[in-house]
Amino acid sequence: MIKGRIIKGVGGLYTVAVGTELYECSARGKLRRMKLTPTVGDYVEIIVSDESLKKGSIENICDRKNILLRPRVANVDCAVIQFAASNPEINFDLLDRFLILAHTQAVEKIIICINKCDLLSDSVKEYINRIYSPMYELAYTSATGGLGIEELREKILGHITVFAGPSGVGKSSVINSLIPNMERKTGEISRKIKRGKHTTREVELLEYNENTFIVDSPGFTSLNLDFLKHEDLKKYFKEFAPYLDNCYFNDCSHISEPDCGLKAHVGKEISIERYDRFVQMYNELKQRR
Ligand SMILES: Nc1nc2c(ncn2[C@@H]2O[C@H](COP(=O)(O)OP(=O)(O)O)[C@@H](O)[C@H]2O)c(=O)[nH]1
Ligand SMILES: [Mg+2]
Ligand SMILES: [Zn+2]
Repeated sequence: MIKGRIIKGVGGLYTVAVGTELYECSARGKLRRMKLTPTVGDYVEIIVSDESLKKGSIENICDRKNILLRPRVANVDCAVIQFAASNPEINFDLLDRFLILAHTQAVEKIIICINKCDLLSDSVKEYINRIYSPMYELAYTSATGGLGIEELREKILGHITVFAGPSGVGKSSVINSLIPNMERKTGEISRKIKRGKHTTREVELLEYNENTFIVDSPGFTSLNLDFLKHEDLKKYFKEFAPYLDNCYFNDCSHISEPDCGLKAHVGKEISIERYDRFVQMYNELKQRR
């Protein structure tokens, strides 16, 4: 058996990348019986049935680190949360929700990318740097101007990266700049796997090199975090971590209790803006219960 990674799945047929080779594989019946659905991003073991036709079958699916649901991809270890400097304006509540979502999925590396930097004002840049640079890697890019693309590519080398953000911020444009020959590459792949109708819901790992892949995602204009318990929300505000256990009450919600060790740091290590968005989300989640 040889090991590979599923980069595409259409109608029960999977494209498995093994080094630079691609194999068209079906899934063994035993996987179905075990209710294991091969998923894009999965590391799998395959048996090649025909080397010249590049056909094989998936025998085993290796344990997943995580699985995202929209888009459905396994083993994503990097997220680029992308917004535009302008047009559309940055919605910081939505930005924080994307960050929370990435943390709940245990995505190890998170990068905030501000695209359309040809339209970036000093005040927006200062705001983002002040609030987010202590916690997250930032990338300022202009896909149309070719700015910051090299630097962003450096950051995602060796990772499976999902791009998330609202539509119209230039996600597809940035990805196209990151993988210049993508048109050709995806063309080859689609020719190899003679598939039926193309649907935009299809998930595909776009390959930069053997161990660097990108997943585009549809634009989200809102993100529902209702699956979260309000009392768990604080775990996903990264900068809160050092201050969660310094309160008078053991079960302090850090909202309105006296002697709150977290609130003592608001306006210092914790920005007022992030804390306010935390309180608002907390109250919303609590009401939904
Ligand atoms: N001014 C400017 N426009 C850009 C930039 N990148 C993308 N765009 C434009 O933004 C629009 C949306 O781009 P697209 O890649 O489809 O965004 P997506 O919906 O996030 O995938 C297109 O008209 C692009 O030409 C940029 O860096 N600067
Ligand atoms: Mg797009
Ligand atoms: Zn507290």
